[in-house]
Amino acid sequence: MRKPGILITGAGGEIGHGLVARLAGAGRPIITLDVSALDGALAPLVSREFTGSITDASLLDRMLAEFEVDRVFHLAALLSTRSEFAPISAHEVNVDGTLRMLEFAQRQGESHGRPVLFVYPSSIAAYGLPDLATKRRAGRVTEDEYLQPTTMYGCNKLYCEQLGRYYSRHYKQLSAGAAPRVDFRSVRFPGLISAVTVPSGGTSDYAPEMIHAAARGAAYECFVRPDTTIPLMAMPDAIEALLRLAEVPRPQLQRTAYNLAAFNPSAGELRDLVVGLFPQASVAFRVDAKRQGILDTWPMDVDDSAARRDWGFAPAYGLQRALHEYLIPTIVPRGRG
Ligand code: AKB
Repeated sequence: MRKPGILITGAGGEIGHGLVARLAGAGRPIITLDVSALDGALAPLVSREFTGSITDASLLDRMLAEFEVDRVFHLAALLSTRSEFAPISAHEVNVDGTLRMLEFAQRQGESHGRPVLFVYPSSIAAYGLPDLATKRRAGRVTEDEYLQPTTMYGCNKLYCEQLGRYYSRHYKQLSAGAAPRVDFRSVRFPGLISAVTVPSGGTSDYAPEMIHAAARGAAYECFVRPDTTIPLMAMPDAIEALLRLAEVPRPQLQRTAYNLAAFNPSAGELRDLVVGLFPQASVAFRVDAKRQGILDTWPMDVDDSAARRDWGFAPAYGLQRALHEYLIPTIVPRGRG
């Protein structure tokens, strides 16, 4: 008899931390797959931890033989900045790895006869606005506009949304007896800000880095211009969105990938807020022209009305609440050790 479970890939990452903590104790065994061992706080929360790569076919075969999985949260990815330094590795992890996980889900579904829910975080990196004037003019971008990403990571995310749609609807459409067994659902996350982890390898990292540095009383050099504006979101809302999307009856979902929005201060506004809260903090702007160039192609804001309409998405945290009720009360005591 195989053991039942929910699989979380990339469980040791920023979203994984929040998701494992949130799902632990909810009654369903959690299985994780990450290239690194889980940290001491997370490991006791999961039933079984696999350390390895999502591209390792024999590891996935072992997992298939041992576990009956009916839900996959596929979080493992190389983020946008890191991916630009290693585009081939990025493609291997972000695309080949996702393809293997979709195939894993399909085979799981075939083995137990039920569709396997596959929840996938895509990103605002899927967008690519051609220049700053267009970005400012475009305002809240809908899911079908400006889909010309300029980063490897953005290309990977956009393509994997399509792969997910293929596995959900058209898998082996010419083979007799083959049927899709994957129920793929995806959100395009804004830049995420967690109180418990600091991201690495992303291009939206300036926002969480600035907040964490200020709360620790450390000086921060922000790598973007003060006018830089992209959508941002507090981690609890991101976790809530993944869980809510997973619960929606399939017929309600009219899209494969949904925008999510919460708040979108400019980097300068964020600096003024954190320096107001932590007067000992100092934030200087020292622009990295290349990373800035990537951020200038991401939208200032996104239109999330489809997610609100189809599955009742509604973020609990605006910027003020995120700072005062989530980020500062969590970061400050941790910083004091
Ligand atoms: C990144 O900056 O790469 C990510 C993202 C916006 O998907 N945080």
